[in-house]
Amino acid sequence: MKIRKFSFGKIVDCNSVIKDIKTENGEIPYFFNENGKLTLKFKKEDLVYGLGENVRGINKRGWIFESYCSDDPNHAQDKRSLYGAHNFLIIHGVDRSFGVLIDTPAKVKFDVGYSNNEKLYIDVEGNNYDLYIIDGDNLNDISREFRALIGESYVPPKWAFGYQQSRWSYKDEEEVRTIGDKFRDKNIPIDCIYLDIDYMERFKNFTVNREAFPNFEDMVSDMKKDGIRLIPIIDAGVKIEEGYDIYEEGVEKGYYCKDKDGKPFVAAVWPGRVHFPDFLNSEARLWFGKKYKWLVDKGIDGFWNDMNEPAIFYSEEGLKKAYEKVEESKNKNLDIYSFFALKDAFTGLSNSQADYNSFYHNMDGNIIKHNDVHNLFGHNMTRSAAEGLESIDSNKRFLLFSRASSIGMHRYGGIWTGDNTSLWEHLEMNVKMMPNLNMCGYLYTGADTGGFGGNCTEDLMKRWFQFSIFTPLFRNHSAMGTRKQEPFAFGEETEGTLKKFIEFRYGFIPYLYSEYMKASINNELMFKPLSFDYNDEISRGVEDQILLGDSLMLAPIIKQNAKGRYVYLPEDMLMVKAKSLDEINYEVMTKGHYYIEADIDEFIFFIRKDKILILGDSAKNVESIKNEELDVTVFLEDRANYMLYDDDGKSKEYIKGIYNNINIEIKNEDGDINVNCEVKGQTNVKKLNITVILKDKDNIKKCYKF
Ligand code: MIG
Repeated sequence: MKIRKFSFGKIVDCNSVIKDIKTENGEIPYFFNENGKLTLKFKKEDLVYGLGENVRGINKRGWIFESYCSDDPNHAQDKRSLYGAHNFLIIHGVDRSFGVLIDTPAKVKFDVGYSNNEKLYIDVEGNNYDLYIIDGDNLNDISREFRALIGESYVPPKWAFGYQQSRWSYKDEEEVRTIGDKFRDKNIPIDCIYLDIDYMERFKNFTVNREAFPNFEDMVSDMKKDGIRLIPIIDAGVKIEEGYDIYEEGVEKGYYCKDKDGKPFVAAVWPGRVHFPDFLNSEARLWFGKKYKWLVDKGIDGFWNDMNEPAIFYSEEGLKKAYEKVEESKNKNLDIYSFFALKDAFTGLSNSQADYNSFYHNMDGNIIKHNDVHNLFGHNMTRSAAEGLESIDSNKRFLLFSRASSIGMHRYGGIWTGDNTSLWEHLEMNVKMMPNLNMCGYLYTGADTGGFGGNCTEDLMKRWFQFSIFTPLFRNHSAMGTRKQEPFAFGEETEGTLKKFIEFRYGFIPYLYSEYMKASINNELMFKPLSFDYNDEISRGVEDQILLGDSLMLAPIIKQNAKGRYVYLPEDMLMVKAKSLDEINYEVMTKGHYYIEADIDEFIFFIRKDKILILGDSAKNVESIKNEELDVTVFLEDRANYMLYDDDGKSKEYIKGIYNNINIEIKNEDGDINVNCEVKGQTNVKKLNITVILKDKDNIKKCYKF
């Protein structure tokens, strides 16, 4: 048996996606009990992967993490929690590797060699959980087993792989249209523009501010005709306002989380006072999910769910206590203790434990304190949306991603990694997070390119674009009040460079989409640490290079003013140095260490030995890409294979087997290069332009016509 499950009186079973397997009573392998904590003795060489959305390295050893969905915009290295709660780890040793899933909706502490550098302590609040131990022959196998346990990852529409522009402060119709027009006038490809909270009427979900957006429906349809989709935000809190139908309906039907007296719990977020829909209640979840129809009927095809940790600015009770503190402090000599107590009464108002302990869910008859199921809230908000959208059009793929999440939500939507800052460190964190997010099931993911908070510099923007070219979600988003970050916000030279990078991204979509779909269907990783495929000592320690899909290794430049970087090649590879789709250089490199120069306007990545890169065309948006001819580049020693997957990009017909594959096989038979292609299904591709690159020999050009 590869997966073993042990149960410790889990109070609620609310993760609908984890497959039901038999519980065992025997001894738990690998772990022992130390002071009530699940404990593992590390071996010196053990690496620890997983924990999804988190600070620090790809290898998590040496720090302490807490799974507790948190709205904290300061993603510094000393943090223990971000927005997601991803309780899955892989311990990778020399003689044994295995995966660990802690299935619980409550807080979990993962002390990964922090208190004692030789030990891993796992401490589950309330001690109610299911523990899964996943064995496998190798890391890829363990990861695949785990993903099969939690189910197939969400699949977005293909247009969601295009470039996306966002900024919190696009305040009215004219501004949104102008942004779109600028992209079109300047011929910069784009697929989506985001509508942040300003499109709503006083921050009420499923309303439109008609003063700022008088012709919302026309705007949506005009822009969609031009290939630009508008993606509105939905917040977790429902504004308390007489006459607001959703508020009133929810109260009447009892669909909100309750306080200890059984009244709808009052918190405050954007609109001021709100109620939280009880997403853990199946009726309430269905009710809220169906509300998305109001926007779908206006031509909307995608959404982002925000503030669903849930973020709480303040609660009535918290505010009351803070005011009391003010009263009590008036006319007093405030010394160090009383002054800070007064200050903390306000600074500690948001996202407080006291508040998370003061409201309740009705899980279909079972009344449960929020804190015990905290990590399921955002998860179930996104489930609500996904199920609602499914009920609106069951064959259509909608774009959907969330800020908060936990293990299992990956079936319903993607995630973006929240309010990062325009810092080089956060670009680095973006790179390191990708493999761990993938391990936890999140394939449709990416960071706010350029950084959300703070002011982005031109060089950081360029380097960040160079990485985001490769991430499924490529969205440039920034906060109100910060320096503008659109590709044309910085001046002509930078605009030209960013445009070329976006065009490169569009050319990269055949490979990216193919790898995405195969990863989702086969429970594989798109992004992996090198050690998944290379078992040498050095690869095990590489933290700033990652594999992407079947063929590529990425080595992004993530340091300010660096004119290049050190790269480790675990085997012979083909270096790709690119400035744009038309300015690409290839160079064969043998296994080893290098310093590779790459100016700010160029980026590097590598094609692995006997592997294939596919590049297509750019276009103004994904749906207008023609791709009748594709460029195939192979770094060949013996034999290379690639299966290029494609489908209609918008329906769920692929589940029924309606997709197409081009199987490309290129062989070196004693210097004779032979190409074989097989097509399954209907493809628009008419011709492959093949470049075969061999070590120590001249390149060979081939062409394959269908
Ligand atoms: O407290 O809607 O993470 O992307 O722009 C800020 C405004 C609320 C947080 C999201 C961010 C979004 C912002 N929201």
